[in-house]
Amino acid sequence: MAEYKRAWWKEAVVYQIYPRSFADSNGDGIGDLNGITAHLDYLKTLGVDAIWLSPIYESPNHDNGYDIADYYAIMKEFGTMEDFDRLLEETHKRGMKLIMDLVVNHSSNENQWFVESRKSKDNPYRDYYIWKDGKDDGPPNNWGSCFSGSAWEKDEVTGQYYLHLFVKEQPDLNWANPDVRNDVFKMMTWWCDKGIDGYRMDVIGMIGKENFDDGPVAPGALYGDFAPSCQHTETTHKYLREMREKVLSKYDLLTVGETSGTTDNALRYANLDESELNMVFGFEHNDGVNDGNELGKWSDHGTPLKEIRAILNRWQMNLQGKAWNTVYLSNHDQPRQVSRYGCDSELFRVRSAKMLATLIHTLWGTPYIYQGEEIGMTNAYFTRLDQYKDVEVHNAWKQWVESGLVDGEDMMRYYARIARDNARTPMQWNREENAGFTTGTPWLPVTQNYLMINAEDAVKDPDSIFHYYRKLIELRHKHDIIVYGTFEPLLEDSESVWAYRRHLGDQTLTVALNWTDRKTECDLMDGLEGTELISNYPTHQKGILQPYEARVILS
Ligand code: TEU
Ligand code: CA
Repeated sequence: MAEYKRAWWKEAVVYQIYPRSFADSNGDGIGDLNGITAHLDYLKTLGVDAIWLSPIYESPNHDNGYDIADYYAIMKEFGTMEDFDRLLEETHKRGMKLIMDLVVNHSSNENQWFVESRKSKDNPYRDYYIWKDGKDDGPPNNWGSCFSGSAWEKDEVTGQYYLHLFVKEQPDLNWANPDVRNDVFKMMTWWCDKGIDGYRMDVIGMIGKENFDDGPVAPGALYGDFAPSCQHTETTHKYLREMREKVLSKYDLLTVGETSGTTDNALRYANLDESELNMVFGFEHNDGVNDGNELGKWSDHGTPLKEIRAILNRWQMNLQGKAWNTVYLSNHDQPRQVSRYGCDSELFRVRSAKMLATLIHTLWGTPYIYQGEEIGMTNAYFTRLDQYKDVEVHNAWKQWVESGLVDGEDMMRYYARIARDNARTPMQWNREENAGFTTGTPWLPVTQNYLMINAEDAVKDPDSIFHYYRKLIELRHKHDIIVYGTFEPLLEDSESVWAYRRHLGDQTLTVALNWTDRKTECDLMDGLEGTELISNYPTHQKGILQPYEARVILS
């Protein structure tokens, strides 16, 4: 049986805030730090242990803060450093931790380092970024950017190209340069000394570029894949061990890498020996469910239980006893989980949201809740292109629709299912105008179901999704088996039920989830002796799981 050393970050439930959309305190339509501070008691009531803030640093916002112009300053739209210090203090006062986003694979093109770097080939900051000569009148190699187009941009000042694996306003930092690493480590130390409690590390599996060879071109794809040269390289592991030694090991931090990759990759990043990071976010369950054509995620047409269950069960089995795990379905890059994996119709929204919550909190690993998930917020279902603000959407439109490769109506349908803005609409606080998010004009439209779905009503209703989350979090705090128990998959061939057991000492936790909107035969829970810790139905039927029914029994 696996034995785990206790750690606060193993026992914690983390709540992700997307600051731009959480709460606006000054009426400019943009969420801000004071808005977050004003809602800390709400998070305390929910019971979460830690808050992860998506980037709040100074940024021109080409990618909503994932393009950082000044790592030591707060984005003006979000407030001041005094506001941040107060937020940190108030968070700590309530016994919660604060996790920062660390975006250091790339910076903004407005970062002082890049401003200098562009100036000339012999500028002292030239090697802070990755500059190359073009090849045959084109870019240095065939790599495509994650957000469409070539990953290289020609800069007229010196005639050389710089690398940007994301948009061209996000030039990749050159980690091979020890000065870059030292400057990043210095900055990380500065925030740790302020008292922050951890880092979520953006695309950290891409920092070690091993070579600049052309990448393989998938059938129908327009560009080559940079992954073989840039993803999960030995060089990346070397940099992370250096980061561990010079910064992370000196503090008691939660560190979570956004790495994508396989369980083999995760075993190295998140090994229990803690030589690199505490844990990583896998992408397979969210990414692996498209049909693999050249449109990638834009062609996602549904998420069969069998596929996502096989992937997440595999992560449980392959990592347990060897590495620490994370569990999440949603974040700011994914559509809303109730719309994607559950059912957001009036009939089943609450039940299916609770079923998904049960999964996240009873699998093995640190659970991550994304803002609004705890009240069952749904996709935005925008119908017009101009309602979207995300650069990924507009770039993909140019690459696929304007070029005539994909039909515009099809693309709008994909966006309605998958686009990131689905999860970025303003938090729905109450029944007031703009769902109480702002007194001004929200930067992204509020989803028009806020009269039905909002935090104020949810907190008042003891049967709400919110209180179901609160109870799940409480159960995790109370029962070690939910945090540290080993995982055993059950009914792996079932077409409708996701079931598993957890074991610790002489205790067993049995979980059964009906992933469908139909009654399904299942006698797993019949006659089980023990205590029902939680369920989304007040009564049960013998031999049956009701639509989206979730049951958890401790024996
Ligand atoms: O996302 C990393 C990433 O790989 C994305 O391409 C992700 O797959 C995509 O957003 C899905 O549509 C991180 C951040 O979470 C994301 O918000 C940033 O845009 C990106 O890095 C660049 O910093
Ligand atoms: Ca504001």
